[in-house]
Amino acid sequence: MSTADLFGGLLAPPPETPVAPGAVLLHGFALADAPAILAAIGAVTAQAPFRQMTTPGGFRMSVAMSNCGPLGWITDRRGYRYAPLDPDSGQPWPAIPPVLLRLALAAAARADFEHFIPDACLINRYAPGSKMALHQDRDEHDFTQPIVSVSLGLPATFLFGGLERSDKAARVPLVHGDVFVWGGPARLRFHGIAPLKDGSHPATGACRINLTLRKAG
Ligand code: MD6
Ligand code: FE
Repeated sequence: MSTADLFGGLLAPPPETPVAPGAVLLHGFALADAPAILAAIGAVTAQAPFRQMTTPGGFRMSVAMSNCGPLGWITDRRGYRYAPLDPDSGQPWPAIPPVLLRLALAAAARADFEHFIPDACLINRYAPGSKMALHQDRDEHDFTQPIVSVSLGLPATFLFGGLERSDKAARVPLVHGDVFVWGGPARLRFHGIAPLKDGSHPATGACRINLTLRKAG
């Protein structure tokens, strides 16, 4: 009898869900490290404060962002790109906190991506009502490398589409401590986040923090 049968599928949520080929959701994988990661991200965003960036089309994003690592993802009127310096301060982005780097490597390995070498971590902060429109992550150079995505705080609905923008998106609930790893055939799928519902979480208050670690350069 499997563990899931033993617990009737109720007490023990599955430790991982294959969402699509190349995409696996590791339930609660970051739960134990969440307090240390949130403290470290607090130190990062004291150095490189959250800001709402502008899209090339001139829209202000509802999600507030910062970065850590050798490269950081930015957008402005000139386009989307990775940059080694925080444009707000002219300084390098803070380093990726060791506790976060260790977790990301462990999650990638668990999803069979053994040689993940992230050099960028985008930090997204969602307030209630914030959302992320359907997009592809294609500003990185090497699409053989996965993306490791850590969800903290308020729950969200991840919209997981296909390789065409018009493909119907599945709705995947993401909660505090979940780690979503995707690469391989899933790497260029369209995805987004539905408008965040109101609420308060003991770990973060009235927001959701998402950390995506990538190999960008
Ligand atoms: C978010 N995540 O979860 C937004 N992109 O707030 C992403 O856009 C994302 O989770 C690439 C790979 C994993 C992700
Ligand atoms: Fe993305």
